[in-house]
Amino acid sequence: MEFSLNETQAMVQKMAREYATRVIAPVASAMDRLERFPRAELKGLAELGLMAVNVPVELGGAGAGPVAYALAMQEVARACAATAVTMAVTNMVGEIIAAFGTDTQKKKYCPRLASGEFVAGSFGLSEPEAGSDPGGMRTTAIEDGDEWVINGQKQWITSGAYAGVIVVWARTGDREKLPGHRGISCFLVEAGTPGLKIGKAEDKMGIRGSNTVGLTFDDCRVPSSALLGQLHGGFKIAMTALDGGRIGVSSQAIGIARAALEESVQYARDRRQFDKPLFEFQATQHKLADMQVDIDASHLLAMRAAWLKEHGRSFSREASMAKLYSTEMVQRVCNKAVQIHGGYGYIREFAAERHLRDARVTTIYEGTSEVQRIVIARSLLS
Ligand code: COS
Repeated sequence: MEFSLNETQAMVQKMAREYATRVIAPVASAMDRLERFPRAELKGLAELGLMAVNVPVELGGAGAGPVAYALAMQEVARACAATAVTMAVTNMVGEIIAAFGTDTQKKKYCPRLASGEFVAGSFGLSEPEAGSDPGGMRTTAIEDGDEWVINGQKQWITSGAYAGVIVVWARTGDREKLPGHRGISCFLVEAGTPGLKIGKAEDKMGIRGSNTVGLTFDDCRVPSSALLGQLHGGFKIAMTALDGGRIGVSSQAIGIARAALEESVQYARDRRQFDKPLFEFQATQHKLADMQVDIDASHLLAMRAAWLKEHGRSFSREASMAKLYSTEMVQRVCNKAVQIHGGYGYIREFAAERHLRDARVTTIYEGTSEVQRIVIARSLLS
């Protein structure tokens, strides 16, 4: 069993840490307060190859693999969870197109996502009435000559207002004949396509630098060539992409938790009560030790899932396990971090409260904890 990183993985991790620490971390708090989208920071990440870590080199990506991607996500999330989620979804979109696109689609979109020419990509699956159950979606795409006409609504779309291209799922089959997950197809919709309306940005609890909008499709016409993958084969594309996305969110949670732990250790050293540093109290030490173990357990789960993906093995259950454990873990860790900081954990002067707010969404997006348990439990029966 090999626990060390290869040269590429170590290099990506180092590069991501250096950039995230030097450029992103210093502005993370202001980004949160001002709800500023990290446009410049994303450009910097693209220049380092981090917006398409697992996209093949011939398509403009870094071709560094899922383990390197997970490590890079951890580093960026340690600096700023909002930047990390934007990076994650763009990576996901590049990977979907690289995996399922035609040659023309790959050549058209992957290099632009990787280079930062498109500041972001978006994943348009969820709807107001279809979150955990995407098979219940109502958005339709009807064929009309050599075009598809899309009508419907999407919700919780990360980077929707900034994306150059949005992967959109819509029902292409008759609801009666092809119910649920059957009869769903996937389309690539470019920004500015007539009939695509971007809703107002959601006012979120955390990851406030990221952009989250609803999308309305009102007779939005895209060419036949916008179909991604097989007709009616969209649900499997979504599930495959989400498996990978769950490693990304797990890594995001680990990055946030690391920041919370490191800042707690520093605070426990600096803060004195009863004539000694907090660190010398066993109650503090126990909290810090539990945080460290929890983070490491999550990291091992995430690395295993990424390793399986890298080696072309089945990793759906392991990705769900990593996502479930890490995102529940980050709640515990961030809560402890606030507790260690005492009153200072409750004000904006310290980052502990931001980490707690940023962490909260991770048990919800890319499949709730409840959905992960469904995936894990079903795998026990198969
Ligand atoms: N990879 C590839 N295919 C998969 C898959 C996976 N991980 N999981 C399921 N499928 C396939 C199944 O094999 C099945 O195909 P067949 O009809 O050919 O047998 C099909 O997809 C439907 O699978 P299933 O019956 O399990 O689908 P369900 O509707 O019961 O949904 C869950 C299963 C709940 C796991 C799924 O809907 C899900 O992940 N929901 C959460 C969605 C989500 O994460 N949304 C957040 C979006 S980002 S904010």
